[in-house]
Amino acid sequence: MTQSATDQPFRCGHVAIVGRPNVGKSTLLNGLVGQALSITSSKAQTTRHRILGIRTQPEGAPQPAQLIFIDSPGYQTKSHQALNRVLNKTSLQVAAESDLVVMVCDAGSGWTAADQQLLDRIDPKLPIILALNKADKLADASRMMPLLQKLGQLQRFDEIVPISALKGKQLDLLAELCAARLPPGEAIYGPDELTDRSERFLAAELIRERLFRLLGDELPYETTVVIDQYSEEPSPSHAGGFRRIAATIFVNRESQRPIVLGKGGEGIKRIASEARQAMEHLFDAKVFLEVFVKVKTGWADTEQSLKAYGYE
Ligand SMILES: Nc1nc2c(ncn2[C@@H]2O[C@H](COP(=O)(O)OP(=O)(O)OP(=O)(O)O)[C@@H](O)[C@H]2O)c(=O)[nH]1
Ligand SMILES: [Mg+2]
Repeated sequence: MTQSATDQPFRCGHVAIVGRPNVGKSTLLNGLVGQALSITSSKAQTTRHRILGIRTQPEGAPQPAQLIFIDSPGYQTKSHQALNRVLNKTSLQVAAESDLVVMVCDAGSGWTAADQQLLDRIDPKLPIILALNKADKLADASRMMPLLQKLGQLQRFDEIVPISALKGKQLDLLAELCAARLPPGEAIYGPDELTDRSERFLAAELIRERLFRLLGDELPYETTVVIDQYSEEPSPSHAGGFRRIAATIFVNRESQRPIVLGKGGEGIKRIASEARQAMEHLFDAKVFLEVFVKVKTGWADTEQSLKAYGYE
């Protein structure tokens, strides 16, 4: 086993990031990895897939380690539709397959019944670090004291850390606390690898992110994205090459199509243009993107149909 200068053995393991919808899990994954791998928005249940993000702390670091974080869909207790059932299942599976759980909750809303329900469904043998996120929103940090006390009394958490995923506060500390709890072992991924997800998958996600950010309150939940064509070519102007991508946004009803297209096609133009820019940034490549909108009634109605659209 490789030893570091500080004589700490190299550690490696899987860290699940779980929590209620919208508490900042994906923002946290991105902050820990240093790249916007997992899409985020102010709407609940933006994340629909497990997203792996790798943070490698090399030999010579205080705790050399490879932390394999897995972002998960928000665990919710309100809706029982097929898609929500699938998302909850993914969330619990991610926790079950990990060495350690980071449970994220919102410092502003405190500990809720829904947080407790999720906690009750995590294997009692798994260590859990509670990340009390959005600490930046509290005008006065002392307001967190009663909450910290209450969480301590639950006697379930190995650590409780106030953080701000958005502002990058205390994320290094959180990573250190996680690394210390991982089993000794060699790295699974290369030192520069950030995710196991393909660019093709990430491209679909970046389009979905625009839908969550640009469309109204209800419509994003009625949409999904499929990549129809994806190819890579060398580019004389870009070291990272050129990607040609064609994608389809599926909506649930005919009446939703003109809303996504927007007046004179302005809506879809903006979605495609912003998604393309995000792809060029993430892939470090030139991207040509075409996006179509089609109607597929009932795509989210059954678990079987969801599978066909890439949901586990
Ligand atoms: N003020 C503040 N806002 C945050 C922080 N972390 C996340 N947010 C915001 O909270 C919203 C939800 O963030 P996400 O990272 O998408 O939350 P999530 O838990 O992944 O949500 P789901 O995937 O829907 O379950 C976004 O608008 C974020 O910008 C934080 O530390 N402080
Ligand atoms: Mg998310």
